Amino acid sequence: MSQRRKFIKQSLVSSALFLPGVSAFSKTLEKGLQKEEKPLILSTWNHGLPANKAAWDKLKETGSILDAVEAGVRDTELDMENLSVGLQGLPDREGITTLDASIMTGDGACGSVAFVRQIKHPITLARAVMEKTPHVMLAGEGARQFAIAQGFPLEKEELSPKAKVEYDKWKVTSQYKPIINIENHDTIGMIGIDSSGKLAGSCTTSGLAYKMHGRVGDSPIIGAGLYVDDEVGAATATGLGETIIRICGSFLIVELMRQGRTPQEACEEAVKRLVTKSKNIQDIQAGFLAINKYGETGAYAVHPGFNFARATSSENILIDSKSHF
Ligand code: SD4
Repeated sequence: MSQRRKFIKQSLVSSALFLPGVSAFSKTLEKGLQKEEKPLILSTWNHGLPANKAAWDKLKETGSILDAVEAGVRDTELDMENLSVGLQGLPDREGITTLDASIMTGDGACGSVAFVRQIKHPITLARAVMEKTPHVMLAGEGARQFAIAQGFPLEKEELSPKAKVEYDKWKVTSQYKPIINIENHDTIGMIGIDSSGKLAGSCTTSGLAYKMHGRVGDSPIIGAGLYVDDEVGAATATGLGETIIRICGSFLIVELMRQGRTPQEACEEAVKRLVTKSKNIQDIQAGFLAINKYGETGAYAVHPGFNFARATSSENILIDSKSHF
């Protein structure tokens, strides 16, 4: 009997008996694909290696997976080589760098900030929204006012030397043509699980280079750039935010896992959905990472070029993602 048929049959038997706690999701274990690994941290692109290390150190220090995913991406927010995360990221068309970030834990707590200026660590601001306000998301001037009230320093509003050079080059033609990927220094999305099975995730970006002023991508939108549920797993996204938002990418992956897909199958299905719903797919890159509550992982992208860092107690390595094309 094929694994798939066996799985369906077992699911039917389970539901017929109304076994408590046995769901289609828990039956994925019987597909023989699980490689349990906890704690575990995944993050997008090659800057994920140092970010995972920072996260791992924090996990060891405080034992909190939430602290870990915050600390991990804070590392990238300070990386002067990175042109897609933090205040050194490439600006919008007006020459202004605006940041988006979100953070979430598996019990449903979440916070995010969008279209924020002058804040060095938007991920920490997103965490403050989660922990200190009755809201999930603050944007623009209101987010900045909240940051000031919380004692966040406001940074000088000027482009980093590298971003300025790139922006000046771009201004010669001023053509809006997002080039997302390939250079491997994109947005950072990080998801992690601790040894007890608690999950958390974070995502932070300066968004698309030369976007319209006011544009917000998927990264601060809970369910698009990030989604976490301790009952199932976690997912995060990178790439063209518009196309990820359209399919509620990260939420979709978590819900597919809830219905019995492995993290890998769920990522592949989400990319398939995205491919069928997007025009000009040849020009669009997007990639997803997922972990389920057993510590099994998945990754998939539209095009080759997406990679991710995977940290366990024994290693922290960069892996090339498979892709649809
Ligand atoms: C966004 N998803 O703002 C982000 C961008 C990204 O360039 O991943 N990188 O659409």
